Amino acid sequence: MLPSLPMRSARSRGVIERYRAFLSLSETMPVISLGEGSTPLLHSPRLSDIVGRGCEVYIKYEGLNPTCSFKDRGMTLAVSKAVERGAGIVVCASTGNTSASAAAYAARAGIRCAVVLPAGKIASGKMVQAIAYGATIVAINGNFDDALRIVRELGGREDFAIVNSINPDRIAGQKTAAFEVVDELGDAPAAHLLTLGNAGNISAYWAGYSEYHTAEKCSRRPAMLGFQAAGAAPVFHGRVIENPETVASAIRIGNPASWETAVAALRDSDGAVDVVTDQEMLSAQRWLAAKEGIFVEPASAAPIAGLFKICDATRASRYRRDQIQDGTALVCTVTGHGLKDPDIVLQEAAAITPIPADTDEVLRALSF
Ligand code: AN7
Repeated sequence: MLPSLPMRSARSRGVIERYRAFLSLSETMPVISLGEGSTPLLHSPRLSDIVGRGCEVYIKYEGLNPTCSFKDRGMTLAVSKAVERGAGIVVCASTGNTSASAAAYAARAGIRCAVVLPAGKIASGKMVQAIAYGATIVAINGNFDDALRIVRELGGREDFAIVNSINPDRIAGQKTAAFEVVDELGDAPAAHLLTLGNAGNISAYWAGYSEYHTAEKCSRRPAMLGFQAAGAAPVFHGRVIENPETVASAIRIGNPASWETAVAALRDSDGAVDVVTDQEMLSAQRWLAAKEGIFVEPASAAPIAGLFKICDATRASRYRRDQIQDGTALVCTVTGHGLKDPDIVLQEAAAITPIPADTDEVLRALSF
């Protein structure tokens, strides 16, 4: 047993202890936590300037979770409940981050983890994590949608617990991110921008804001604005995409699991779904790292690219700049750390040629 020391910081306690009152739990459920949640909400002066008219933009930096993505919020609850039910193996399909998180929480719980992945399509940092945490890894010649179909079929077995977001415990855990935003800002923002892939996160945020609104913790609910990659945009187009393609491997998804709840969130919040191109995501990724010091993976840059699109009067955007009221707060969730996918940055970097170990040579090379 772990020693039960009184944990004082929200970070050390994790999201289950922090938001127990808003999660339906038994008193006896074992809490499997790695200190997830309580991530920074960083003000972005440069994005605020771009939006203008007294609006303030904040970045919810979910890359600072224990496995460096937002998935940990839902995984702590899904794995805790799986252990409570006596499951011996957690299983998931993944584009990378879910598998990294499932592997870590299974290790923490002392149970097994099996992950089904599209071969050759997982960013190296995420693959490294699944290996290090000791997951059993199966690579298939197919895409994420194929992997999820297989996992749904496997999940019927007694000793298996599926920890994809089709498991409602995942969504329940992830809604704590909306609670944190409200707790920190003192109210809900006017709009919340995020990446839309399998559509679990947008559904979770909307559930979180809605519950907090009912509990009178906030006076309003934000417009939910979801951004998909142009080559993998089933919700935007309103149809399944058979062969989704995007450089943002995290959201290479053609048939999202939480499609209907996402559409309901978009509708009920007066929000919108839009697309951003691969180039726009990569540019926004670079911009956010170089201008604000916040390094995220390509998929996570989608809401930043989306905000640029909204603010560019020359672009046709599904959500318009004039729908944002003056003087309001906007929040962009950035879902995963930039180090998850180092290769994408290295690919575009200029070669660095070594020079002699000499101060004058170094000064010359710096050419300031
Ligand atoms: C960084 O890991 O689907 O719309 O299997 O890794 O809730 O699916 C990851 C998705 C956004 C999309 N940003 O969120 C998986 C997986 C990052 C992600 C999404 C994912 P959802």
